[in-house]
Amino acid sequence: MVQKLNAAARAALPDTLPGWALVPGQDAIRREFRFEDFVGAWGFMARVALLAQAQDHHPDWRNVWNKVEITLTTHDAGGLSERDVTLARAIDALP
Ligand code: H2B
Repeated sequence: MVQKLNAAARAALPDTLPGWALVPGQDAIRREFRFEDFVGAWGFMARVALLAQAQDHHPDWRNVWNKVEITLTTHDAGGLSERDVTLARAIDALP
């Protein structure tokens, strides 16, 4: 069973994941990414999909033309866990 993030890890989120914000009313984090066009957005989504599959941890996401909105939460934990932080950091590190 995956553990939810503890209080210290939650308090550190703005530092560990600048750019990601807590989702109101949900134990989740969210970030919006913008690209030049749809192809840019779709290429990014393909790279995220490979990361997600490698980590066996998958985003809830939405794409509108050049925008990709990614929400991360851990269904198995019923809220945020270290798996979300790990995936978010890997997404941020994509070229
Ligand atoms: N993705 C996310 N975001 N949360 C999970 O709890 C989760 C997942 N669990 N991807 C994994 C897959 C689990 O369902 C499988 C069985 O490993």
